[in-house]
Amino acid sequence: MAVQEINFDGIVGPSHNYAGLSLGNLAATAHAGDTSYPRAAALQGLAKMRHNMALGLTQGFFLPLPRPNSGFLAALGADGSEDRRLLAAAWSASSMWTANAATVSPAADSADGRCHLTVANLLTMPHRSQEWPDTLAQLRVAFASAAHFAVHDPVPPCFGDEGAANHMRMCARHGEPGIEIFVYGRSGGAFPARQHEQASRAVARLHGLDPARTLFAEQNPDAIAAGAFHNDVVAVANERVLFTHELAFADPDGTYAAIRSALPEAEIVIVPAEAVSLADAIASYLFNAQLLTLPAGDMALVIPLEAWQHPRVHAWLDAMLASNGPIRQVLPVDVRQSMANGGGPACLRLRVVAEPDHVDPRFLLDAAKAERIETIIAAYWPEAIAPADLGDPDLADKVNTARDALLESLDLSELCAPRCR
Ligand code: SUG
Repeated sequence: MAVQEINFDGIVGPSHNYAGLSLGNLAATAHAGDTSYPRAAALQGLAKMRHNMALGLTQGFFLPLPRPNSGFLAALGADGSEDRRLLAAAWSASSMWTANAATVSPAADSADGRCHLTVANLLTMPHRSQEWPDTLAQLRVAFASAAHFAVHDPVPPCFGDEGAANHMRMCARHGEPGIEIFVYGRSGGAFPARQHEQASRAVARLHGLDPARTLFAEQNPDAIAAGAFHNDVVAVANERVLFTHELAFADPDGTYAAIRSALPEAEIVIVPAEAVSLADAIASYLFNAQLLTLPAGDMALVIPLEAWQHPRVHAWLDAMLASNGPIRQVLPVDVRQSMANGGGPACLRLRVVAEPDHVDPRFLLDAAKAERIETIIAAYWPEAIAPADLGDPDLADKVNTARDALLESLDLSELCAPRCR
């Protein structure tokens, strides 16, 4: 099988809830305290995976992590009774946003000809900082073939790293050498800048990237201040195309010039603020889209329904489709449960350019497996979680049982939490 882009979506975990833990993520803070619907959330995520598979694309998935994470609370000398935010952190299903799982550099870009993955330390947000050890365990199973993959420990905790959400790759075709663009934040006003420049530079070095084909660009502090806590909320790239808001980068002209000089065939589709303001872009998640190359070679943009239903964004998309641009189709999907926590279609997936045969097949989706996963979700995922439910031992049991059932049905019980081994 040839090298191709494989999207690994995070299966939404059974403890999915709205705790408002992410300062600077406007959707998550606006929905703090709402009742969540984990079963519906996981089924929405699965429907998106099936949607993309039906386009003829290879689809993978990652498992939810063990929650509630009692080890996280124990390490803080807490049991959650005195601090609801710490309790909610231990219950967070945030690993569903696998764009933050790791940064990936395909074999064609690296010095040793292997695909490199560095798990993200996610240290800026406490609830996300607990993800990497279990994510790393999973990456080491999925990408175990040392002849084809190098899976790295996280960058040390002196520098925050948010993984692929702050990284873009452009190339002529997925399997060919490309340029890698690392986007870091320096300042976001009242909101944290999550990606540190030194973390980006460390990942580029660890992956053995060619400095001539590696760019570092600063996020526009105004974009972070407006709610673009990750660069993938205001820009997305695929093969030769960069689709970006005009206010995404601190130095847009310098960034575009560097891209064009490193990749002459680059096409940059810029959405002007006068058509779609930064606020509209962030509210609708227009850019948190999957820009995909379809088997026939055309590009499609998989956007959240919220973007399609936004009048000014819709008008801009109509105009784009009517023009002769490189993006030929716009495909809306319903991931509302994830969206309410600030996670759109692009947050829910990690892109890995590799030969599917080199990946552990247990992490690749097909129609029969999708049905198995659907049955488990329908049978075991809680229907609703209200904020006051967090901490309930019966619910904890239900959440653990749900995950264990999923792992067992996928023959991945080796990734069970200690209690089910
Ligand atoms: O890190 N939300 C996630 C959303 C991540 C989106 N990912 C990308 N843009 N790639 C975050 O802010 C909210 C959880 C809560 O508040 O309960 C949360 O973690």
